[in-house]
Amino acid sequence: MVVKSEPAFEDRLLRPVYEKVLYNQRLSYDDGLKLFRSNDLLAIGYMANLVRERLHGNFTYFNVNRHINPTDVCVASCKLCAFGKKARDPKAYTMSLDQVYETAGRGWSEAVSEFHIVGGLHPELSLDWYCEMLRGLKERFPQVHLKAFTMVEIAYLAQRQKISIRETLQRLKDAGMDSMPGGGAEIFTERIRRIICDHKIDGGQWLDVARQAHEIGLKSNCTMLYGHLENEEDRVDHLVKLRELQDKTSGLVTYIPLAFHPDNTPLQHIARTTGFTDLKNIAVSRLMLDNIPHIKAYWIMMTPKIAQIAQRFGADDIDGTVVEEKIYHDAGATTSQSMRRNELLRLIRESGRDPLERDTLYRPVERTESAFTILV
Ligand code: V47
Repeated sequence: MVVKSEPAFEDRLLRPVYEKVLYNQRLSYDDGLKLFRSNDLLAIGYMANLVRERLHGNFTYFNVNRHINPTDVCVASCKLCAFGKKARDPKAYTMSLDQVYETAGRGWSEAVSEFHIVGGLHPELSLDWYCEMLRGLKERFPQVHLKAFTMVEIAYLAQRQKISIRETLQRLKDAGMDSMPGGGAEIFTERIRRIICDHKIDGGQWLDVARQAHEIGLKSNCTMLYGHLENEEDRVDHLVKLRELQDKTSGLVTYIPLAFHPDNTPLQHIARTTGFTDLKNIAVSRLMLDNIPHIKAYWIMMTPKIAQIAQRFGADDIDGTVVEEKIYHDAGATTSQSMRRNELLRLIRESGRDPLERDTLYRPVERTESAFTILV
């Protein structure tokens, strides 16, 4: 007779949550609160790992990508951000199109499959300029997927051009935008959003731009910024809103919890998050976001060591080679700005997972020294 062993949960309040996880039932807002309020990290991680292995077996996904930030000039002055600068700031930069192409080419030695392109809200760069940039990149790097522009950048471009969000998205898509990253979501609760990023679109607008992007056939990622002024209710509310959007559109591919880095921001009095909180955010998101396929432990943000452990706490992705990360490094990140593919493989293998190189939409990638093929 097989005796099924029951995990020993220190926090008895988590037993009913475990029952739901076992039977694949949706967790409620209150379950989310119980999870965030519990310190039984091993129990939470155990449950998240069950779900993660149910969805992805033993694979951990990664990609070979390069970040491009065409400008750090930004009309918004978000308290959470150390990256954006005013146009008059002598340290501010804006690349010419040729500089964008030159930057893109610099990561070529490892044959990147994705450019991750985001920047500040520049008061003068036009929609046509961005379309030309996308077309120019496609012309020069036809096999590279362009994951570009946050919902916030799209809303700003639409407002400046005095055209609809849908038309803005469609024009960028026609010019070569293949999908969108998850940034700018921060935290949807207005009470906190008004303090940390007062000049950004509100949470409802972020969700609305994402919905419209999905409706015209673009996939996107999503994020939540934690570890600043938010409480457990704000976190659960954010996750539930993402889950509701996904119920409608199925357009979200990956969720990335982002830990706030306070250095060089007006909020630098706030202490950095700890490994415990970072792992809990990964695990709770895996449990709450039952309809979003992937949970990414972004190594730049959580350090390679925690991102590796996260592969046993609900995460199935570790991001990629990144090459030249700026947003977190301006805010004091001490991780390196890029990682070699071999080092990613080592991290994943040492966590007992099987590395699987993917493209942005999770199709497996087969690679030789200097080229790659996407296996459809
Ligand atoms: O939107 C800005 C955050 C985001 C700080 O989609 C900060 O695959 C912490 O969205 N401390 C940009 N966070 C990064 C992002 C991302 C990263 C990796 C992969 C993907 C993806 C998306 O970074 C911003 C904001 O939420 N951010 N400043 C800071 N001081």
